[in-house]
Amino acid sequence: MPALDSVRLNPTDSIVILTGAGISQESGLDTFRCAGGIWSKVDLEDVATPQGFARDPDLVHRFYNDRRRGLLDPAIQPNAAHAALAALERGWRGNLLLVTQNIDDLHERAGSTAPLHMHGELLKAVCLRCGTVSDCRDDLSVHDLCLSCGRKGGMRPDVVWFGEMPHHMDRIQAALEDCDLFLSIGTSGHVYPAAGFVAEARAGGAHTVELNLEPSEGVSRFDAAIHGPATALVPAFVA
Ligand code: BV8
Repeated sequence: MPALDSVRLNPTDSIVILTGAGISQESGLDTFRCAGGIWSKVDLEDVATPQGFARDPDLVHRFYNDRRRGLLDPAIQPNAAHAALAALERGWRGNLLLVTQNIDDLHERAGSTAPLHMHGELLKAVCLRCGTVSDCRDDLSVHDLCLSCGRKGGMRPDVVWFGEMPHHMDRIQAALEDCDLFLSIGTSGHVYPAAGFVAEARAGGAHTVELNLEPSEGVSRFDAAIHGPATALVPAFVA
């Protein structure tokens, strides 16, 4: 695999950046599949599928209420990797699309202006009755009324569960086809369709780079990779 120093950032190029839970790990948010991660503590079938929500909505609300309270803890702050991507965006003259699998708001709080949350947002809720999406910073429950339609029992986290179509896919795929550089940061490459983005970018002629703590499941599909903590790698890469 070529060394990373073969990659030069040209600020008029078109770049797609994909982030995963690893970019928020050093801010204090758990990842999913690392040792002791979220999926080692709860079965994703019970809390991250529509079937799980239909079976036991209180369990799913408790799962996301706990994570929402955790995210809103003042100790949880964006880290140097989030800040480096926001700084890159400010100086970038080409197209830059930041796509995140994360449902936290750390990219926004670091200054990124328009990250695409393909798996939704923990601080938003959606009404199953009328489809209205609203801000959500408090606990949700089956007893909540929708402030738009006034009906009860339909509020759920605005999060994409397994078997549900991720958000913004048309826009993401168009950007992958046209980009010059695809940069993947802090993701295991386990969950699709995000894990397939590297192949789509390469097919469009992009140079593809992985920055991750350890080789991801898709590392062999990248042109270049460097492994270590995001707060060390990302600022150095974008400098
Ligand atoms: C869909 C809910 C279709 C939100 C999540 C092929 C094609 C299409 C679909 C599939 C397919 N094969 C299988 C599927 C189905 C499924 C899937 O991928 N299953 C997996 C288990 C195989 N995909 C889906 O269901 C998707 N939907 O395809 O719909 C469709 C079509 C038509 C009509 C309707 C539907 C939906 C996927 C989204 C599911 N929701 N979560 C939430 O609660 O957060 S997925 C979950 O995994 C999270 O969202 C998370 O973002 C995502 C990916 O995980 P990562 O971010 O990568 O986190 P992970 O812990 O795995 O890895 C962290 C990495 O960071 C590690 O590599 C680690 O080394 C690194 N790291 C750690 N610390 C650091 C670090 N790196 C740097 N620095 C550090 N300090």
